[in-house]
Amino acid sequence: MGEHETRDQDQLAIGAIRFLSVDMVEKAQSGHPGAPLGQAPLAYLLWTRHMRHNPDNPDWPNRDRFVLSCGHASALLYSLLHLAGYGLGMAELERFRQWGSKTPGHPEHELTRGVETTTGPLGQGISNAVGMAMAEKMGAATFNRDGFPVIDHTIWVIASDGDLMEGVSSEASSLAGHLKLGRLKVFYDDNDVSIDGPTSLAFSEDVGKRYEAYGWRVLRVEDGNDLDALERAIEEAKGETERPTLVVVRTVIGYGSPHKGGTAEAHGAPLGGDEVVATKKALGWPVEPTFSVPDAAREPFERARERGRKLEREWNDLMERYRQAHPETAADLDGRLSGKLPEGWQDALPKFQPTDKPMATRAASGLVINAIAGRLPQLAGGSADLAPSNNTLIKGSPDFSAAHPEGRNLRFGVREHAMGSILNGLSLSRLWIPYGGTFLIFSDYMRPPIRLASLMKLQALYIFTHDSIFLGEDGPTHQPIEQLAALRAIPGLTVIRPADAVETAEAWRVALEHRHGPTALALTRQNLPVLAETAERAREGVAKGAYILLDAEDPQVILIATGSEVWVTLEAGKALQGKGVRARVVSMPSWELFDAQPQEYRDCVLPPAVRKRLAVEAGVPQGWHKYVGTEGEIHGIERFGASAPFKDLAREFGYTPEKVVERVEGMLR
Ligand SMILES: Cc1ncc(C[n+]2csc(CCOP(=O)(O)OP(=O)(O)O)c2C)c(N)n1
Repeated sequence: MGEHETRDQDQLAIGAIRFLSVDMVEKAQSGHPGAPLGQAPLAYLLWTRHMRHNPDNPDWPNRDRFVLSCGHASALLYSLLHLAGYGLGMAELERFRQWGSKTPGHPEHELTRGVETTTGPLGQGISNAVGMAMAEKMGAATFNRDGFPVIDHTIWVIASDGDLMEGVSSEASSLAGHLKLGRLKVFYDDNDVSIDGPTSLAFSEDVGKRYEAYGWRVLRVEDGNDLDALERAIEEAKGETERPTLVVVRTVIGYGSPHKGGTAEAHGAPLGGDEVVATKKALGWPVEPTFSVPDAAREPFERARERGRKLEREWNDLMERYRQAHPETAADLDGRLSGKLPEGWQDALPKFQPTDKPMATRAASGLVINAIAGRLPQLAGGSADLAPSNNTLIKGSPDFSAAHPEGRNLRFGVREHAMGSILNGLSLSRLWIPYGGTFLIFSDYMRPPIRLASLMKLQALYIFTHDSIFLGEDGPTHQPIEQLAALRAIPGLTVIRPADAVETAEAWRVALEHRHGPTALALTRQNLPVLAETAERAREGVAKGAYILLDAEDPQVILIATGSEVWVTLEAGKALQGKGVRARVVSMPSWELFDAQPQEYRDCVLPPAVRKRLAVEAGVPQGWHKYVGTEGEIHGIERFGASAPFKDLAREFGYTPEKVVERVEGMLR
């Protein structure tokens, strides 16, 4: 094909991307036409000439990743998926944003083939991409051998003004520069417009210089319609292996729209019938029929698809030879990708005993991590600068760094929000089971990615220590009050607050076996006794969310507790029994696990006939009513905490066996 023909075909394909997107938004009467119109040329080049992907198999492990961080531009992604051959039919494009379609308002990973991550909350996609690039680098260091580059792919991102205004992208990009994630290529859609109007209203720094200061390679393309300039920048970005690359691409939002182009009006509303006609005419596109793609526009995508098939075939051959040459590492890689955990890993879980010294559950968690790390090479994680407090370090493994990409200890710095988003990127790779630690109070700082992990059903583990007022002297700014309730409010997140070391080991077992969803562990700072009762019963009990620790025949009252309040409540239960009260004590480490049990089991632990119930937890009572019922009470905390030694806090807030006994006696009176 001659140069002219190629150029004509390029323009046809770019037009197809643009006007499929415009038609989608127009038909739905909802969505964002502006960004797709501006970004189409760049996206076209990436998808047809540079990305190593095989639309026939979106799960090919070594594919390049494409992240549309500005998820509001979803119509662009759906046009690309349609044209590239990911099986997203025209009928789905016509049902953009409708009930039950594969083309929801913002791209959803679980729903649509080829969508690498769920985006929409600005800043998340680019931060997930940092996690993906870490996963790649760690994976390459772990698995590649001479002549066997089995993990060898690139993370391509389009990010918008909004993405780069959000703090989380700054956190993640700073870390990406520090870690020298050379496989990360971000294209910044620099169109000077967001919802309120020109970005100059609130955004005037030189973004390129900022990224240079982070340690990124920064390139510029002055005209986002100049395919030659875009090509040169992409090639240069590909050649940069040391540093992450930011390409600042100047584009026009709503490009081609005579009256709305370049303005915020093109951002988030349909162009409107007349303006669609005017835009199509301005760019030489037929006004009718809508949702039409000239055959010639499909050809570049077809060629890319052919290439993608070949690339995957070559990789499959490489893997075959790799399995022969390096059977052990290959088995590890295959195992991880299959989603199965190594046989017998659970044998490594420590067996804590009631004779053990009292131990904080955070300490028990640290022992668990180190006991199982050897058997679970995919386990990798760290903390947002609280590793000694969160007990997250894997002893003997290096810190992951540019110099030690094989390290499994991740140093996130004081960046909780980015840590959450990076965990999602790591988890999406399927190469790693990532964990991240901080104080429970700062789960608030990483709530958006926790929510997205739940939405995407990703296995990410959160190690939230210092889980109550009993962290003590640091006082109310650090003492979680409403955080357990807030986490339990996220659909699909499993929250586990173990009562002692034994329950902690079981919590880890549950968290690791729960492959399709995130788990948060709430762990204590202070020491807790290892209970004889948990040693006998936690093995089955924790997985069921709640179980009986102490029983009485025909109980007249049920005491339910979690975490550090369990031993207190157990003591109270024993004292009550000593006074002739038929008290049952239930340890309830996880609401979500308990709610998933059959009614029969739930009724067995909490018999409907026993209506006197007391829940004991050092946090807001919110939500406990569903377990204690209308005749029950909740021994919670409805104010902020206080700075004091934990024993004084226990006395003042009434978390002693004596106070619990008093309260129950009051209920029974
Ligand atoms: C965290 C978050 N806050 C707010 C929004 C709502 N929102 C959607 S797009 C947008 C601004 C878009 O501006 P820009 O990123 O420049 O995109 P463009 O106008 O170029 O399409 C906002 C505030 C969001 N999606 N995510």
